[in-house]
Amino acid sequence: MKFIILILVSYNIFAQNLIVSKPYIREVPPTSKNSAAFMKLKNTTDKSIIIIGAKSDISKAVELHNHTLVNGMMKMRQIKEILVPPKSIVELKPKSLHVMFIGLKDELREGNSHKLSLIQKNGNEVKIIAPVKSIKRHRH
Ligand SMILES: [Cu+2]
Repeated sequence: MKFIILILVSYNIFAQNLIVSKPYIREVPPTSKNSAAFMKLKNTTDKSIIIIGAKSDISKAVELHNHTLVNGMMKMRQIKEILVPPKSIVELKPKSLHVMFIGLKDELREGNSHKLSLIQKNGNEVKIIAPVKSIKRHRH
């Protein structure tokens, strides 16, 4: 656990205006081609931070998504950006904002970790290492 924290800290040296905590990728069955990543984004500055995209090698495409109500049903759709207001925290979580992986290249196994980057509008990239976790097992 200490090892993971050290990696996260060193990866954030160049983008400390945005602090990422508790990142994880949802474990999915081997037959599933898509998954998502969740985390908390903390803006420590007095200016808004705008995330305009994400990158990862684990899937063919990586998109920013949110869930919205469409004809009485919650559906996810791609969004252009995630806004983190000054001095505040935005949480990416199931049934809400998430980073979507489309066309997984490999199986996601709990216990493994994968690299992921968030791209800010100002060009900064926030590098993250996110462990794969089973959501069912962690639900209360
Ligand atoms: Cu999605």
